[in-house]
Amino acid sequence: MDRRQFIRTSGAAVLGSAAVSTAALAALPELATQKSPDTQPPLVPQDGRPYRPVTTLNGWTLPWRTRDGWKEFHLVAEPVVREIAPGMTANLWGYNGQSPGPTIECVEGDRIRVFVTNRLPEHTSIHWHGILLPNGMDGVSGLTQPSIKPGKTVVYEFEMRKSGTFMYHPHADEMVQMAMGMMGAIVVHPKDPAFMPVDRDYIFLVNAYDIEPGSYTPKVNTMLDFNLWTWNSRAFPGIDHMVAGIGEKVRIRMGNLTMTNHPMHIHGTEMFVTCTDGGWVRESARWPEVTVDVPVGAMRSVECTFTDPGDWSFHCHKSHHTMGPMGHQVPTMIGVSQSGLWQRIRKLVPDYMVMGDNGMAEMGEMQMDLPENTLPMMTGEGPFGGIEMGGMFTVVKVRDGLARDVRKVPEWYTHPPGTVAYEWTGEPVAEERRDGAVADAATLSVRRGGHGSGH
Ligand SMILES: [Cu+2]
Repeated sequence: MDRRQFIRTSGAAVLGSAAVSTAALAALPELATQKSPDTQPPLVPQDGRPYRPVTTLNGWTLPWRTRDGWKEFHLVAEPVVREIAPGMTANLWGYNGQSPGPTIECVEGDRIRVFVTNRLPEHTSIHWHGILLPNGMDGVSGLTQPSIKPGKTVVYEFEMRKSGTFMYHPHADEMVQMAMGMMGAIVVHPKDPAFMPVDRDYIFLVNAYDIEPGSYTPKVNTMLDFNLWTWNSRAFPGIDHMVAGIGEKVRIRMGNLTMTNHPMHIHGTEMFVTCTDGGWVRESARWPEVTVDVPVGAMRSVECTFTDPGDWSFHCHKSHHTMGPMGHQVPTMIGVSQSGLWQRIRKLVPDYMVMGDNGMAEMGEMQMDLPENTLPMMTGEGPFGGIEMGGMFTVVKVRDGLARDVRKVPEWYTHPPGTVAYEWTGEPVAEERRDGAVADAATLSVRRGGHGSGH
C-alpha cells in the first residue's frame, strides 16, 4: 500500500492527527487580497487585546480570524502587478495581491498561526525576521523546514513573546524573491496599552528594483545598480503623504530589505530611534537625530513631534535614491555649451538624452519622450513649482488642530504672510569680478586648453 492509498483508505484525519495539528486540517482562513496601491485605513482589532493599529504607507493590514485561542492568518505568495507610481506598473512577486505583502499586526502574548500558500512557479518559505520562536518555525528552507513547493500550503505556529517592529520575507531563493518584491511588515503591540503610546503610527519597508526603462519585470541579478528606489514598492510621487498634528507623537517604523543603507532625513523636527527589530530602546540610550540610517536587513522605529505646521519633506538622503530611473552613463555636461546639440542629435537618435549645460533641473521641465512604462527622473509639482524628486521622497503634512481620524490633507500648506523666503528687490548685486584675482583650478585648466577666460 503506497502513501496515497493509505490516506484514501484510512482517512486524512487519522494521518493528520499524527502529522500536523488538527487545526491545519480545518478550512483555511478566508483569503484576503488587496489590489489598490492606496494607503488603506488602519485595521481596528475586532477581537483580542485592544491596541491602536498602525497605518501601512501605500499598503494594508491582513485580517485574521480567532480559533481556539489562536489568531489565524492566511498569506498567499503569488505573482502580482504593482503600480510603482501613476504611469508605471511592475510585474512583481508578493503576497495576497500586493508587493509588499500585508502588514501582520498582533499583540505580545498572542499565539499566531499563519497558513502560507505558494502560488509561485518555484518553492518558497517565510522567515519571521526578529521574532523569537521555536527553531522549526524560523522558515529557513533546507535548514529548519522543507521548502514550500508550488501549490502547497504550510502552517507556521508560534507565540509572540515580545512586542516591537519586525518583518517577514522568504528564506528560499532569497536574492530572486526579494528582488521581485517579496516582503512584509510585522507589528507586535505591547500587552500594556500604556507602554510608549503614540498618536500616529506609520510603517513601511524600503525596497529597490532594477527595471529597465520600457520593461516591466525586475532584473533579479542586480547587486548594486538599482534604478527604482521605493517605499513599499512605490516611488514619489506615488508615495502617499503622512499627516501629523502639532504636538502629536508620531512613530514611523521603517525596515530595509535593499542591498544598501538608507539615511532617512526628516525636515521640521528631530527624531529618536525608540525601537529596532531587536527591541525597544530605553530612554537613556536615545539621542536626537534629523537623519536616521536604516541599515540593510534592519528595522528602525523613530518617534518625533512637530512644533511648526507646514509641508515637511521626509526622504532618503542619498540623492540618487530620490530620483527616478536614469542611465548611469549620462556624462556631466555642466558648463559645456551644447547650443542646440541635443536637438540635432535627436534627429538621428530619437531617444537621445543628455544632461543640460546648467545642471539637470531642466530635465524635469523638458518634456522628453520617455520609453513606455517609465517614470521620469525627477518630477512632482508643488505649490511653488517643480519639486524635482523621484524615488524615496514624501511629505509630512503637519497641521494645527488636526482631528485624530484625518488621514489625508489634500491641499498644500498656506504660509502666513511674511514667512516664505522672498526675492531681494533692493540694490542689485555687484558684477562678478573678472580681473583674475580669484581663479580656481578648473578655470585655469580651461584657460590652458585655449578657451580664453572660460566664460
Ligand atoms: Cu536611500
